[in-house]
Amino acid sequence: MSKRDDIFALLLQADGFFSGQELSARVGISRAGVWKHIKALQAEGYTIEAVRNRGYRLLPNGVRQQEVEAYLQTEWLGRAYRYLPEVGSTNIEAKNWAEDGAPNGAVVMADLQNQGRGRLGRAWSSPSGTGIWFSLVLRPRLEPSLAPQISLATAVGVCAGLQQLGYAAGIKWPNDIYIDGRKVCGMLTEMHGSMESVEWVVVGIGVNCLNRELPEEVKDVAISLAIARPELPVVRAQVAAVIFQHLEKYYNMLYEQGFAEIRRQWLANNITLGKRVRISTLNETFYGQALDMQEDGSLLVKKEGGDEFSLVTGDVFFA
Ligand code: BT5
Repeated sequence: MSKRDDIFALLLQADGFFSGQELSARVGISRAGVWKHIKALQAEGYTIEAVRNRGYRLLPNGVRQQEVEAYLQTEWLGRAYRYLPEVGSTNIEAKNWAEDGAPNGAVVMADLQNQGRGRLGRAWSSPSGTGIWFSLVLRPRLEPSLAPQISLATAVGVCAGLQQLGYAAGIKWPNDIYIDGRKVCGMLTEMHGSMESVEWVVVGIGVNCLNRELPEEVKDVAISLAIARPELPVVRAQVAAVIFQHLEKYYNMLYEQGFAEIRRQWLANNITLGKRVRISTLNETFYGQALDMQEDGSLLVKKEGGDEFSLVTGDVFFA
């Protein structure tokens, strides 16, 4: 084990703060050396508090069931829970579990996804120890045509959860969550059922949490909670539990009261409407003004020099 591993192991075992002096004595390096390793661990994404006269404290930052349950206040969401240290994509695991009878609200959480997916076969960067990468199984009583409402309710829930934690999160149509003009969270919703009824919906959600540096391929478009507000400690299990709580609240609201209130919440927290946007669909790319999110979840856009257009699926960029 390296000196850095030794320091990490001591902090992990410690119940509370570990003084710099004691760490330096136990590991056999100077206090300045200890500090250098602490900085390096923080750069790897660990949250280590440094408090004068008390020393260092590692905040437990795993996403195992016990860690999330310590913060969890839900009734049905996240109570059935599978944790996988490494997986291809949690959406695939959740779909398999759904086929095998996973209950409504079941969650598959991974520390690392080596094939995290976005929409249309795009990649979702999901390095170890940095984010929460999970998929949720829902069994709503909904017509398939209303499935976009689930995605929009999901966006409202994640956004509300991040706001409660102190982040200025906003929704970009349809369901990306942005902070400071960059993407902190993306969602991938997949559905299975007949023409008449939905059997299950899997909602995959990725939130960048602890990254001090973002992976090269996304660093121009992405942000993490730690970058957005470096002064706030980020505890991944808490972020997960708070998001679960708000998701449960807004799914309950959708099922009990219908879409109108979800739409109102979405509108109140969106960062898309009123902006000049570039729209990219499978068939065309054009510029316009985002006008409204309609009752069916589509985005109403006034094309530049042209008509109004209802966007059902596609990508929206700020132009
Ligand atoms: C999404 O797709 O935003 C859906 C992302 C869903 C990820 C979750 S993680 C748990 C579950 N398991 C999975 O395999 N997926 C779900 P889309 O709108 O197509 O955006 C993809 C684009 O976002 C990429 O082309 C990159 O530009 C960017 N991107 C990739 N990784 C990112 C990250 N970690 N943070 C921010 N942006 C990222």
